[in-house]
Amino acid sequence: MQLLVGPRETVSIDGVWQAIPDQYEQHDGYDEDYFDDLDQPDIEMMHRSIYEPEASTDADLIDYNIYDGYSVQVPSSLGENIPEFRGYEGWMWFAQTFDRSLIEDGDRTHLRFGAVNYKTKVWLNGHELGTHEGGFTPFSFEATDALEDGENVVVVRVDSKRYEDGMPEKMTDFYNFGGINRGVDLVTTPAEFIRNFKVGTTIADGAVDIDISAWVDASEPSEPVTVEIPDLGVETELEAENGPAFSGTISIPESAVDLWSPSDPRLYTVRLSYRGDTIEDRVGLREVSVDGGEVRINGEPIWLRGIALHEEVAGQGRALDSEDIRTRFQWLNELGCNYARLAHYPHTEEMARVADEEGILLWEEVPAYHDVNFGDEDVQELYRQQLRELIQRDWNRASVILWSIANETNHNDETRNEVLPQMADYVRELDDTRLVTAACFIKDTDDGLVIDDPLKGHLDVVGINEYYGWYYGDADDMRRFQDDPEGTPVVISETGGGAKWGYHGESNERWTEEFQADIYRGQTSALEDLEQIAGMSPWILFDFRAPIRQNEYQRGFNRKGLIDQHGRKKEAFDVLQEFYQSGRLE
Ligand code: GCB
Repeated sequence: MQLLVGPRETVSIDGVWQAIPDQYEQHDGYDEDYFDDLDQPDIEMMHRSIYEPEASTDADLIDYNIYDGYSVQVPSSLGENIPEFRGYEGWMWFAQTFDRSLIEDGDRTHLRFGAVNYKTKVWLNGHELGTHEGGFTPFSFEATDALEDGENVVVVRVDSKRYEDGMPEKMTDFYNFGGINRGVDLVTTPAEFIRNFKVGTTIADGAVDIDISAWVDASEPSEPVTVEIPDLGVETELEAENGPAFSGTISIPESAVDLWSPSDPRLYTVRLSYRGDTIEDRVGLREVSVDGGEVRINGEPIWLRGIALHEEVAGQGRALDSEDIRTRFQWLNELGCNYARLAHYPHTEEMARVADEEGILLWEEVPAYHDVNFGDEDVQELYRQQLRELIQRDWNRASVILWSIANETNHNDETRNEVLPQMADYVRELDDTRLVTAACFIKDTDDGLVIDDPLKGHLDVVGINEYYGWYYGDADDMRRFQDDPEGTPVVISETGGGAKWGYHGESNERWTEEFQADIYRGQTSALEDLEQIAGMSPWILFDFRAPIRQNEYQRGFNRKGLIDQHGRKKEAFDVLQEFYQSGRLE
């Protein structure tokens, strides 16, 4: 169970760290056999592994001393603030020191990473704390036993290579920003503490049922978990379940609750206590459901006026600060969005927290992108792990309504067709209060455009990526879309086209702003009339780095943004804004 940190007090060890590349992957300890046969007195020192703190003395590792590395800011993406690291994919060693007096009193200390891309191994004072794979979700290790009085040394080995058996796999249409991309924190807790909790809401017969589960970190919990929601006058105890789990349902008349919705994003403080541990969060109470082609919030149909976005800032890679996040929400609000697709991997937790406050609904996804090695059991395990780490991080965020399990995977691949339904089930096991989706393809048949993907029956909402007017066909070809006979709601998870900001010409001239704007006109006019289309998130809010895009208009960027990487708006921004603000979708 993921250690829920968002609502806890933490001590950050961000700031300037030392970092040094290790392209030949040498410094996890030298090859002892080779050196043992050589009768060389001073070679001993080279046997020392770089993560051993003694290596900080002058005589050690004369050619390679992490404490004499490059000074880098953490968090940051490799190569964004150290030009020598530009384009580098491989091992990188990082080190940081902190004094024990920084840590608040507590029985246990955990070292928590917001996200490190891609494989990570961590040592504290020479003791290995653990390893992690996956570049976008948080993880933590218990550090209590390795802590020392006075100075403590954290060493982190980051492997930013892309892997065929990774998630994502080697080839993507986005840049592989390696490094410690999100913050690193020390978290102190009592010996027994609340590891995580989940709040779900259902509405029935005039009552709002608030279902709360909590997981305590204790071998045999000795006291009940209590819950308070002060603004609703709630004060109750949860029932002990098996082992460390507790749960309970609080029923409140609907008239007494301000439900969370995009137009009124009301948050309540929910406070849980167990023995000496208290943890609280601001949580929105709302129900999400589907009905006859519609997505509903608190029973009310809503058209998802969205846009997709990557997590990226020019010159900073994936390391966003609070102001970058605010800027994103300003753009979303300016467009008239009530929804956004956070593609193609989990974005920083802060995005969902701000979305909760702003009333922007979210699609969140794991990087099961294109050709994942679905048949490999280790990959399946990694897949579940990434789903679990994301879901357990954000399951108290009212803004998140859709968990996406995959993007543009091959519907003709039998293994994929066996594995993805299992992943959909796994998501529901973890969280059955949200909708499961995936971005799929559409098929052009004599009867029109249809969804012909065996995964459909396993999804609550089907996402369709279609590029009529750009890669093929005409921009308004979606008029030929045939409603799904089973009534599954459909969202257009991607559509759009490229334009270079400031490049103007005729509307039939590719790469001009006019060409892109015309695609948006055609697409929006087709989609607004379709019954089962419950919303859209065109591709994409801003241009992003993509090594596979190298023509003269692109030069390493995917140019399908409505805004360029410097924040300059293209004509298509106005077209989508007019569509979303026209009131035609209400
Ligand atoms: C897609 C992918 C997205 C690409 C986009 C494009 O369908 O999901 O990652 O960037 O197309 O620009 O072609």
